[in-house]
Parts: sequence; structure tokens; C-alpha cells
Amino acid sequence: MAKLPVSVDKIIDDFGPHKAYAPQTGFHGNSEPDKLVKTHCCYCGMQCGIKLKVKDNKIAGFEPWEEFPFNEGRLCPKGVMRYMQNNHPDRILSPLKRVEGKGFETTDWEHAMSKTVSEIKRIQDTYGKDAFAMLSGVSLTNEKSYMIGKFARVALKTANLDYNGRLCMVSAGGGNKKAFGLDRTSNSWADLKHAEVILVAGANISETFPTLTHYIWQARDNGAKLIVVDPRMIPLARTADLHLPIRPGGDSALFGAMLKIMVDNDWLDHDFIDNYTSGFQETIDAVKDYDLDWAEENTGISKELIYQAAEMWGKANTSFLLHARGIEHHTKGVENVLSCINIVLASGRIGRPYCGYGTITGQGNGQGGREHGHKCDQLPGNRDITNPEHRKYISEVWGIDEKDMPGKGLSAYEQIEAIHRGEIKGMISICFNPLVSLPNNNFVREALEKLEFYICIDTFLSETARHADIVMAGSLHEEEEGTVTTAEGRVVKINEAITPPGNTRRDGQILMELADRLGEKEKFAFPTSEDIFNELRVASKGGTADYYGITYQKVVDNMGIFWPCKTLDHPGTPRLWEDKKFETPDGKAHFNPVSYRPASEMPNKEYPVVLTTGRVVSQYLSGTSTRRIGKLLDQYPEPLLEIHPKLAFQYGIENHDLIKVKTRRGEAEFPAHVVETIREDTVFIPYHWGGKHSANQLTIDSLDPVSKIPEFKVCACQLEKTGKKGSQHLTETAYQSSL
Ligand SMILES: Nc1nc2c(c(=O)[nH]1)N[C@H]1C(S)=C(S)[C@@H](COP(=O)(O)OP(=O)(O)OC[C@H]3O[C@@H](n4cnc5c(=O)[nH]c(N)nc54)[C@H](O)[C@@H]3O)O[C@H]1N2
Ligand SMILES: Nc1nc2c(c(=O)[nH]1)N[C@H]1C(S)=C(S)[C@@H](COP(=O)(O)OP(=O)(O)OC[C@H]3O[C@@H](n4cnc5c(=O)[nH]c(N)nc54)[C@H](O)[C@@H]3O)O[C@H]1N2
Ligand code: SF4
Ligand SMILES: [Mo]
Repeated sequence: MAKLPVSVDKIIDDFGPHKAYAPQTGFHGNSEPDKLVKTHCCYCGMQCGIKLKVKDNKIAGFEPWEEFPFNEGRLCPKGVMRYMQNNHPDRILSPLKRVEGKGFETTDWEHAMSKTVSEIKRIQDTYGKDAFAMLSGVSLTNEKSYMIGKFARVALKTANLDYNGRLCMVSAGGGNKKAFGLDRTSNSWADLKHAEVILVAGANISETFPTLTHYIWQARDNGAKLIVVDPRMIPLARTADLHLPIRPGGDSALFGAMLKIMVDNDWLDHDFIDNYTSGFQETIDAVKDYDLDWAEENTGISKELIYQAAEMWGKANTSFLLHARGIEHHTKGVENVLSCINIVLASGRIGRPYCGYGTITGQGNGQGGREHGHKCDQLPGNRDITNPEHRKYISEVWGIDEKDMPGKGLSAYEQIEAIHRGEIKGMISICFNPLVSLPNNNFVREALEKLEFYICIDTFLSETARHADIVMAGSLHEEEEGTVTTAEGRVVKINEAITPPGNTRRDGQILMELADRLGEKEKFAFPTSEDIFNELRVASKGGTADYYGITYQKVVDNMGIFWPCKTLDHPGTPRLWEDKKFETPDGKAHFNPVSYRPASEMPNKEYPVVLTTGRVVSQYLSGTSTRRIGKLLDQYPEPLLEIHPKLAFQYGIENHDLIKVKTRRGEAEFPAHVVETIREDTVFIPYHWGGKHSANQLTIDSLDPVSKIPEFKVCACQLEKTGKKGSQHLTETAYQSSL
């Protein structure tokens, strides 16, 4: 059933060209609101508290929520603009159906639902249950994440459910589970303020978690030393004591070398290592040859800096190590994480005041969303779908026979490969824009067009939604009640500020109706979000991510509760492992030997430059929301190629010249941004744009063997100057580039 591609001109005719939107003056909330709703920002994992101003069932502005303990009213550029997505003229206000070769027409819910269910049944009857796959996302609440896990296994009865955290937190999750048996940052951010040394690896905190920067500044005021490991001199690095400008892909070599220096100088906590850890000897054996010459060669950092970093870290009394996607988006993402954990365990500085370690979770509910069972290998409470006891417990909670519980499914990118192989024929996605965010996205586009039937639940007609047969008009964060878990492990309450506009529906309602029509009405009869949460509490009970003792009332009364919280009278756990009992089978924290290996694609003569990708402060993920908000777009209208003046000189490139970047997957043009803040052998492109401005046309689709995360942070490229053009020229098209 080959499909004709949707004409993009037709889409623009139907819906009008996208307009970056700024509401009229007066709409910012100058008039008296009908109500102020305390909730949280819809974007990153900080989940800053915010008060939304509601007027006539529309979000009309915001006020700071100063009492909320994490951000105390502070917000970043995205947080203060987020309310503008709510009334955006591009919002999908009704379900849509694709008309072959033409574009989309509005349709009613009856058609959208009945067509979807008949196609699910047709595909599953013809090709088997697993031929229908599901992709979801962790901008969704805990309640929706939990319901999606249950929906895929109980209503769709497919093994093939995965989520966009696969592109985000899975390397950290894999490392944390191996080392600690539990996947959460060890201490709340409050402990950062009094740490003596803070090491930040591959996390551009001032741009990606701006409100967390305040905690680091407070620590600096208290005398903390700061070490930043990043190929770019990111804003945080400009005031750091040490900036280690690592060559992308070199982190496990750096942390291995630091561990060896700590051992050689006996900057170790022997009591902690002997009594509360296992695997130390094998781990130090693995790095015994990592001398400073070897380390300089494999990290691109001078020996002196490496030694100074090891000494600063090794001699500290209290410390906090933070990392994010810079070390995790690699084919050795899990190994990089473990190599960080090794230097934390060797120092013994964990499970104590002002001594912490953690990944900085990216998406709004990146933490909760990775606990409640919408990963392809996971069941609620961070249980394992292949573990017979875990399967039995969750089957009982769900009221199904254990033998009907599907097994482990394919991860996100593996699903795309399975579509190409003809094994997956139909798909439903919610809150995921894979066409912009998966690597090697020309291959992803071909896969989407191969699907016999594809349904997308979204709030905007994303690049991916344009390849759907049915688009269901879902709800924004502010349109459905629930909870999310912030990056520090605090479960907070999302409040419904307005009802979904036009002919849109709450995501939860859409999933429940689909489950009903698939014959599973009773198992999805949740009158309220709180009812879903109460089932989640039971499902998580006894798992490592235990939410049983958390209730909506407790969350509201305390402005958040840190999990684990096992009983109703327990106050929650801001600081883990104070008793030094870890969640591993032997109760010890595990060192893991890590041997450095290079990235899957290293530069060579033909492709001589390293390409790395990431974010800018004013745009969020695949940009569906932030590319539509005028003031955010003005700040950074189109993707620029960051390049060092020396490398630029080699190619005769000047600021704003157009540069063709070519990799083994594809090519694309970007205006040059010549800056001294990047390594001379590396270029950087932000990935928030689609179509011909998408960085992911270039990235490599090799995956970490354990976590299956793609190697977004390293591949090899060629550069060619193609024109001398001002960047302004591209602005209009960059916004509309949504093929
Ligand atoms: N403004 C904004 N904020 C966001 C988001 C957004 O899209 N926009 N997204 C949210 C989400 S989901 C996430 S996951 C987080 C991501 O937050 P971060 O991980 O901080 O963001 P990135 O820009 O992907 O990567 C961070 C840094 O890694 C560096 N880097 C690249 N390669 C390497 C390497 O090999 N080693 C090391 N040590 N560093 C390297 C890059 O130069 C970059 O500065 O941000 C969250 N916050
Ligand atoms: N090259 C490169 N690629 C990357 C990265 C990188 O650093 N470099 N980073 C990766 C990372 S860390 C991440 S997290 C991924 C993110 O990748 P995606 O998950 O694809 O990005 P989002 O933009 O969050 O896509 C979410 C979609 O859901 C919609 N949406 C948002 N909220 C809701 C909601 O409440 N309900 C419904 N129904 N829909 C909603 C949005 O409109 C959007 O279309 O990208 C990854 N891709
Ligand atoms: S730091 Fe994150 S949660 Fe806070 S306002 Fe900015 S985007 Fe929103
Ligand atoms: Mo992410």
C-alpha cells in the first residue's frame, strides 16, 4: 500500500504559513485574570513553579510562584514565554485526516477513532500484534506515562512500545542501575550550594537548565571550585576554575585517567571503598595503563589540566558531580556514565550532606517518565519486563494473565529499522517528533512513508505528524491534571488551568476511548487523573521507584515529595543512601571497569572534522512549540554552525558565510558562526529545526549496545564554503522548513 507523499504546499494552503506568534499588547496579563493557577513550566526537567493567569479559558500570562522551593520565582526565557503556545494560531483544534496526495482535512472524532481502531485490528490480524508499534514521550505526566505503558501492553497487546527518553536519559539510567540499583540523582539540588568542588561534564547548564545555574552561583559564593568538561567554552566554563575542552567522545578516557591519578596519589576513601562498594580492584586494573601522555592523546586535553582536575576532585572534602547529554549521547554512553560514577565512589562522597552525584534529567518529566513503564523493557516502579516476579506482580495489578503480558520490545530507533524490514506496519505516536529528533532522519522519513497506517497525537502539526494518516488533536500541559517528577526526584503537581480548546481532547481521554474501542473498557475506567495515580502508586509499590506513600494531597501540602516514599507516613527522600545501603542485590555500590574505546565514527582524511550537536537557550527540543513563539525565535532564528576561527580560516570561512556540511548520511547548509569558544577540530550545530535545516540529516544512527541511545554527540564531517550570505536571509525559510 504505497502512499503518495503529502504535498507541503497543500499543507501551507490549508493551514496558512506558520507564523511566529507574539500576542497583542494587553494580552500579557495586564487585565485582571479570572484565576491564577499554580503549576509548573511545561519544558525542561527543572519543572520550575509558575502561576498561570487565566482569562476567559485562555492562558493570558504568568506570575512568578515565589514560594515554590526549587526556583523561588525564577524562570528562564522559555519559561516566561511558554504561555504563548496556548492560543497559538497553528494549534490543531480538531482531528485531521490525510487525503492522499493533497494534504489534511479536518474530521470528527468518530471517524478518527473508528478508522484508527479498524486499522489497528486489520494490521494486527494480518501481521501479528507486534506489527503495530507505539512511541511516546516524557513531556507527558506520570499518569499518562503509566497509562501508555498499560495501554500498549493491555489494549494494543504489543511488545513494541518505546519512548523519546531513549534519545535522552537511558545511558544514565543504565549506568545508575548497574552502579546503585536505582536510577535517580543522589541528592536534591539544595546540597549543591555547600559542595566544595562541583564537576560538570557535558551539561550546558546556563542554557539548558538556566534556573539551576543559581545553585552553582550560590555554591561559588560559598567558595566552591568549579570544573567544566565540554568541547565548547560554554557560559558556565567562562568563570570556572578549570575548563577541560574535551574532544567529543573522550570522556571515559578522561575519567579513567583521573581515577588512576587518584589511586597513584591515594586520594581515596578506603573505608567507603572497603565497606560499601564492590569491584574496586577490577576497575583500577582497567585503567592502570592510562598515564598522562595516553590521556592527553585520547581526550585532546593537556596533561596539566587533567592532573589539576584530578587533584581538585581528589582532595575535596565535599563534592557534586553532574553530567547530562554531552557524555551520554554516545555509543559508549553507559560506559561514560560508569566512569564518572567510579571517581565518585573512589572519593566516597555520596550519600552525605553536600556530597552528590547525578545526571541532569532533560525533559519535563524525564525522571518520572522513565520509571512508570513506557520503555520497551520496563514495567511500572522501574521493574524489568523480563523478570518473572515483576511480570507476575504487574499482571495482577492490571488484572491480566501473566502469559498475555508482552515481552521486551524494540527501542525507538530499532522500531524505525523494523519498519524498513517490513516487520512493523502500523504505529501510534504521542508526544514525540522522531522526524526531527532521531538520527539519520532521511531514513526515518522513508520509514514513516512505508507504514500502512500511522496515527499521531499532538497539539501542533509537527514534521512527523505530516506523515500521519490520522492526527488526533491532543492537549497541552496546562490542559490536564497530573504529576511530574523533576530532575532532582521531586514529585510535583500539574494543575489543569483551562479546558482543552475547540474540538481538542485531553490525551488521557483519547487513550481511554481507544482502549474502550479495543475492548478493554474496564481496565481503563479512570474517572480522574488521581485515580490513575492511585493505581500507579500500587503498581510502583515494591519496585525501586516506589511511589506508594505519595498522594496528591501530600504533594500539594509539601510543594513536592521526593521518591522513594514507601509508606503513607514517610516524608520522602531528598538525599539517598545516607544509610549506605544501595539497591543492588548485595546492597553495595558497584564500581564497573571501563576500558576506553573510540566513537563509532572518527574523523579521517575524507571526513576530517568532528560534528557535535545540542541546544541553544531559546529553543526547546524539536521546536514545535518554541519555533512558533516570536520572541524566542528572534533570539536565535535559525541553526548556525559554530566553528573556531582557525578552522574557519583553513576553509576561507567568515562569519555568516554559508557552509555545506556533509557526512556519510547526508548534507545540509548552515550559516557559520565563527567563535573562539569551540575546539579547533570540532563544529557544533543545534538540532531544534526540521526539514533542510535539520542537524539530524547528518548524525549517525549507531547506538549504545546497552542503552540503545544514538551517538548524537560525535560523527565525522566535511565542510565546504558555498556562499557568502547573511544569516538573516534564511530566517523565513528556516521557520517553515517542515518537510
Ligand atoms: N534551551 C533548552 N533547554 C533544554 C532543552 C532544549 O531543547 N533547549 N532540552 C532539555 C532536554 S530534553 C535535555 S536532554 C537537556 C540537555 O541538556 P545538555 O546535555 O546540557 O544539552 P546539550 O546541548 O545536548 O549538550 C550539552 C553539552 O555537551 C557538550 N558536548 C558535546 N560532545 C561532548 C562530549 O563528547 N563530551 C562532553 N563532556 N561534552 C560534550 C556540548 O558542547 C554541549 O555544551 O536540556 C533540557 N533543557
Ligand atoms: N542531533 C540531536 N538530536 C537529538 C538530541 C541532540 O542533542 N542532538 N537530543 C535528543 C533528546 S535529549 C531528546 S529528549 C529528543 C526529543 O525529541 P522529541 O521527543 O521528538 O522532541 P519534542 O519536541 O519534545 O517532541 C514532542 C512532540 O510532542 C508534542 N507535545 C508536547 N507536549 C505534548 C503533550 O502534552 N501532549 C501531546 N499529545 N503532545 C505533546 C510536541 O508538539 C512535539 O511534536 O531529541 C533528541 N534528538
Ligand atoms: S529552567 Fe526549564 S522548567 Fe524552568 S522555566 Fe526554564 S525551561 Fe521552564
Ligand atoms: Mo532530552
